[in-house]
Amino acid sequence: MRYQTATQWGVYEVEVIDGEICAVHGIDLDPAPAPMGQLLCDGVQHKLRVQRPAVRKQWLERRDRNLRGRDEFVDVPWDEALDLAAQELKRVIDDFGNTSIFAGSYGWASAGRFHHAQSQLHKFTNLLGGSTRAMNSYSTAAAQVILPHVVAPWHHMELEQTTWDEIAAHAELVVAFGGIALRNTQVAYGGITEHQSTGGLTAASQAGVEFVTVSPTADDAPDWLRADWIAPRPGTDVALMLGIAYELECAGLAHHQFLASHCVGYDRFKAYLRGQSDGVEKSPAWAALICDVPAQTIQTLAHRMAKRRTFVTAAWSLQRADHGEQPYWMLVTLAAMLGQIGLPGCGFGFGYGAEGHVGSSWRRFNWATFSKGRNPTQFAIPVARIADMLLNPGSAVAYNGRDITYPDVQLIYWAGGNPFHHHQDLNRLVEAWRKPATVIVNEPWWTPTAQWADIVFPATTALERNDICASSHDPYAHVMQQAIAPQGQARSDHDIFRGLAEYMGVLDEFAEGRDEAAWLRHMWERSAAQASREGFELPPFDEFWQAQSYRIPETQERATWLGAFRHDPAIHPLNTPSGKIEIFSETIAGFNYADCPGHPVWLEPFERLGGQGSVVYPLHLLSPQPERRLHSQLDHADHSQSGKIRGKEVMTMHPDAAAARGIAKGDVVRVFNQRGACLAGVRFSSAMRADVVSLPTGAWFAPQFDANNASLELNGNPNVLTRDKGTSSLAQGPSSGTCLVEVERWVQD
Ligand SMILES: Nc1nc2c(c(=O)[nH]1)N[C@H]1C(S)=C(S)[C@@H](COP(=O)(O)OP(=O)(O)OC[C@H]3O[C@@H](n4cnc5c(=O)[nH]c(N)nc54)[C@H](O)[C@@H]3O)O[C@H]1N2
Ligand SMILES: Nc1nc2c(c(=O)[nH]1)N[C@H]1C(S)=C(S)[C@@H](COP(=O)(O)OP(=O)(O)OC[C@H]3O[C@@H](n4cnc5c(=O)[nH]c(N)nc54)[C@H](O)[C@@H]3O)O[C@H]1N2
Ligand SMILES: [Mo]
Repeated sequence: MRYQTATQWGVYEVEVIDGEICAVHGIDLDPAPAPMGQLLCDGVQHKLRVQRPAVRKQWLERRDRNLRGRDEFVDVPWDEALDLAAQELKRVIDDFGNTSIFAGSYGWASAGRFHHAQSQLHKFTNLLGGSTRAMNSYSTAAAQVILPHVVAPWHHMELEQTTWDEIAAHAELVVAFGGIALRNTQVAYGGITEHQSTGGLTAASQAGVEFVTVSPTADDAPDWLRADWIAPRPGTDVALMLGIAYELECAGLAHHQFLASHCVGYDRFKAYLRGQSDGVEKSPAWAALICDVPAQTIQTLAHRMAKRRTFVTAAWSLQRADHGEQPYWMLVTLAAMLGQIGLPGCGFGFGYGAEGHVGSSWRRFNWATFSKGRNPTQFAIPVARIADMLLNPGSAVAYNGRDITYPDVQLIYWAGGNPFHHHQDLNRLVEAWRKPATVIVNEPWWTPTAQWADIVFPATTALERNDICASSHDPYAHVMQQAIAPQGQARSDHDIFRGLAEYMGVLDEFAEGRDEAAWLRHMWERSAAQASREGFELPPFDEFWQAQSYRIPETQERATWLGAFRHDPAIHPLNTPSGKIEIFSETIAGFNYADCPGHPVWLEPFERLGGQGSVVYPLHLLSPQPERRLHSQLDHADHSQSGKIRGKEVMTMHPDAAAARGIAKGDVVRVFNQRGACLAGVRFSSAMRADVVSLPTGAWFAPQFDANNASLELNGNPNVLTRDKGTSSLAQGPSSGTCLVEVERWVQD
């Protein structure tokens, strides 16, 4: 039998024989199904599945917190596990209040509108009186906070910005900071039907658009693109952009008319650029010293950009770094100086190699989600400040113009994310994770986060339940069919919270009298009502279920991003305080943050090549997204494991850097700095800076502690090396991109 399923990386048909998944096929609608689909073949029905509710032994016996992550688990019956969890929830709420429950629960989990793990958790905790939550995402935390001040809310940008079609038809030059890493476009949050990024990029290239990629590694663009490659030191893009801006200004190439009519604050910025405000001219020669790109290259690029119809873009990775707000603000400023914002195919945009929906021209539609209600506490922390919060209850953190006081978290509930994957400085997280009295996790697999919990509820995967995949960036809705029986005693997140809701006395409010089938129908009907409001009709639910997929009708042409604003900024102002692009922001200046002043600036990161820290740790560690999986998900499956060397994640390094360290092909290396150490396999590439190494994220955290309690991570998880520091007082995003290391050949003793 074949069943349709949908994942965060595409829609597939899963072939099942005698209850076992035996093959996975892309669907006909998808011109380029992501190879990652093969992970489902052996990864779902796997010995690492959590079979039964499990409780940590020393927690069960004496409410121990210290052995978390190093203890054994005992299986308990469902009723007993639910009862234990419910008693803990009650105790914490009664004794400490609802903000002492942290249910931020960041993470990607699985596609599917109903069985969306966080939404289920949030509805449940809302009914208990609320919890502490998390704001923004690890993906784009800095962008989400800076861009509304400067130009537009992030979700507008993401869904409405320039399309590949416009780039192909109208642009002459694309300058891509961080490149366009097609491996990442396999994925789109909430699912994707037609993978079109490769096609979009191909069409632009064939139409004669020239590409320049600015990235420490040439791998961030496909060879066939024949892009010109500029390789700055990581984390120095702002200096490079300032050098370009300086050249534009001094050579009379800045578009002063656009800067006057559509922007505010260029004069303040110009005073900085010309060194009038701080005595330092941001000339190409100045930039060259910081980013290690010749001044001549910077000058030439500036002239080339000014002469062409130019589109400038940046990977999301640029803002996951110390002062990550700055490259995005500076990119908008650079585009404003070129004066082409709002022309089709020109201006600026973000993330064309981040997720597969970026640059698509599909009609956007707000499919109904599982409604969570309101969080009565209304309280949230910046998502990447979790360890700070756990370590420093009662202390305050600056965020976007206000101070947030960390609560005293007693109980963590995580469903659908993997903090021991996503967070920085995992050795610090291990310390912080000992603070709360209780950690409850819903997980299909024995991931590190499940291993670091006290109560683990076995969750089903998407293949063990029915659902609907329908995301606001994709024109399709798909049936997700149950293909196999729940593994072991696994229950869906919804059923787990249903069970808990019963113990907590909120079952009726939680379930609203519906079972899974009734919920799916109900959500479809809410979508149908929305469709009617937008002038089209959805088919009846049963017809949709029968047909398995439905595409909303395309209507009018997409408007050019910021086209109306360009045409008349008085009639179509932006959502910023001035209604214009804010090159200087009075609002941000008013916050008085030294680490994020009123206009884009170059600020030294806490460490960088050629700067602080590079004498002791002379290599910069990139930790990009993994090609063979989504984050840490299904790392145990063949498709992911077959990319490893001796079971370890593979780090790419330059052959010269390897030779200087006596490292040969096939070796295992130890990657280390003052924060931690991990092992990794190595692969060589000459198409990267020799002082940069790249270790993708996603290997499962496996620390080995020695007598001094120092740990060596065995699988190649880069987050034992990254620092846990907010991007700045403005956004407090993760700064995983700023990281220096040293590497040595690993000899087992
Ligand atoms: N160094 C470094 N670190 C990074 C990044 C980086 O670039 N560099 N990137 C960051 C970014 S952008 C992100 S988005 C994060 C990603 O971090 P996460 O989103 O936390 O990572 P995932 O591995 O996708 O975690 C999802 C978890 O949900 C589980 N799961 C799957 N389906 C279900 C389900 O139905 N129910 C339940 N209960 N669980 C389920 C999976 O097994 C998995 O453990 O990582 C961040 N960390
Ligand atoms: N296959 C796969 N695809 C994914 C994901 C996955 O886990 N697997 N995760 C998805 C998620 S959650 C997200 S948020 C997006 C992330 O999308 P991005 O953040 O855009 O992707 P990354 O792979 O982290 O980084 C892209 C490239 O940026 C370059 N880079 C890093 N630092 C710098 C710098 O300082 N300057 C310059 N110029 N370049 C730099 C690196 O060489 C890196 O390869 O990817 C999504 N796509
Ligand atoms: Mo992300």
